[in-house]
Amino acid sequence: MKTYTIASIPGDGIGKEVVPAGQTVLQALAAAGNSFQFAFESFDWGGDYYRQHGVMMPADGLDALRDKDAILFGSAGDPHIPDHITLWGLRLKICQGFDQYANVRPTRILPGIDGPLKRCGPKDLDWVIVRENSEGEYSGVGGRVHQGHPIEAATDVSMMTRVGVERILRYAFKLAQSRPRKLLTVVTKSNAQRHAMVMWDEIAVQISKEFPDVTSDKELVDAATARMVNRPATLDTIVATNLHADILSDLAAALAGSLGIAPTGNIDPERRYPSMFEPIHGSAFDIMGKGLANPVGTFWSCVMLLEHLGEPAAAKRLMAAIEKVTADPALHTRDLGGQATTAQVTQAVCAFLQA
Ligand code: NAD
Ligand code: K
Ligand code: MN
Repeated sequence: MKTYTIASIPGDGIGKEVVPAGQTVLQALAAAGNSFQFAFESFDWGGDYYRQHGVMMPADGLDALRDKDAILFGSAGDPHIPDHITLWGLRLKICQGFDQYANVRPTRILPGIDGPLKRCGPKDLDWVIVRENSEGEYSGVGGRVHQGHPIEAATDVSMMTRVGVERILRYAFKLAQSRPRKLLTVVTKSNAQRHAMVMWDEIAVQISKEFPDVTSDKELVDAATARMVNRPATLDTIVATNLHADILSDLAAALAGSLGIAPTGNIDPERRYPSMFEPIHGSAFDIMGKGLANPVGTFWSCVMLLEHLGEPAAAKRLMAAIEKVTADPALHTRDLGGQATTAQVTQAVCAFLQA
C-alpha cells in the first residue's frame, strides 16, 4: 500500500488544536479507503520552541522537511512574541525556503453557512485567489536607520522581479484555464504604484496571449474589494500580489461565512520541494485552548493536500463529508453562530467518512 509521509507543524495557538484534528480526519479517510496510508511526523516548532531555543525552528529544519510528500501547517503567532519574529522565523522561512511561490486560496459558500452576503448561495460565489507568495511586499528588503531618533526612517521595499511576476501570472492563467468559466481577474494598484505594478499589468497582457481561451480583466485592489461584495458572481480566478491577496482572501473568507473555514496551499508548482497546506487563519489568541476553533479550514486544506498528492477521489470524499457537516447547524462552531466544539466537528467528519 502506498504510504504518504506528511510533516505536521501545529505551531501556535489554535494551530495546536486544528492540526491534530486534520490528522485525525486524514487517518480516518485513509482507513476507510484502504488504498493508501499516512505516516505523520510532527514538529514542535513555534513559540514554545522559541522560548527554549531562541529560534522558531532549528537551523537545519528545512532539511527535516525536504523529503516529505507534503506539510500540514497550523499557525505561527504567540501572544508573548512579536508577530514579525514568529512569522518570519517559521511560516515564511518554509514558504520562501521551498520556493512555494503560488499561494492558492479557494472560497465558496459551503452548504448551510449563512454569510454576510445574504443574497448569495453556493452558486454565486466560487473564487480562487492566487497570491504571489515569494516576493513583493513581503520580500524582506528594507531597514530602519537612526532608530528612536527624530530623524528615524524605515522602509519595506516591495520588490517584484520579472521572473517572479511571470511565473505567478502563468500559474494563475493556467488555473483559470482549468476552471469551467476560464475567467481571470488581475488585481494591481498600478495607478498609484507606478513601477512594479505597471510591470505586472504589462506582463499580464503578455502572458494572456499564451492563453487565448481565458478571458482576463484587470481591477485596482481597492475597487476589487467593492466588487467582491457587490458583484461576487463576476469573479472567478483572481491573482494579486503577496499583500493585496493576503487582504483580499481574509475578506473572501469573511464573505463566505468565517475566517475559520478558509483553506490554502503554499505550492511549489515545479514540485522541487514539498508544498504546505494550512488554514488561512492565525493563532486566534482570543479562543485558543478552549476547544472552540473551527477545524473546517484545516479539513478543506487537507482536501487541497490530497489533490496535490494526486488523490482526487479521496479529496472529493473528504470535501463531501465536510459539506455534510457544514449543512447541519448543530455542527457549527461558535464563529458560525453554533455551539459545537472542535472535537465534535472532527468526530462528525470522521463518522461521515466511515459511513
Ligand atoms: P487570527 O486569524 O488568528 O484571528 C482573527 C479572528 O478570527 C479572531 O477573532 C479569531 O478568534 C477568529 N478565528 C480565526 N480562526 C478561527 C477558527 N478556526 N475558528 C474560529 N474563529 C477563528 O488573526 P490575528 O488575530 O490577526 O492573528 C493572531 C496571530 O496569528 C498573530 O500572531 C498573527 O501574526 C498570526 N497569524 C498567523 C498566520 C499564519 O501562520 N499563517 C496567519 C494569520 C495570522
Ligand atoms: K495559518
Ligand atoms: Mn493573512
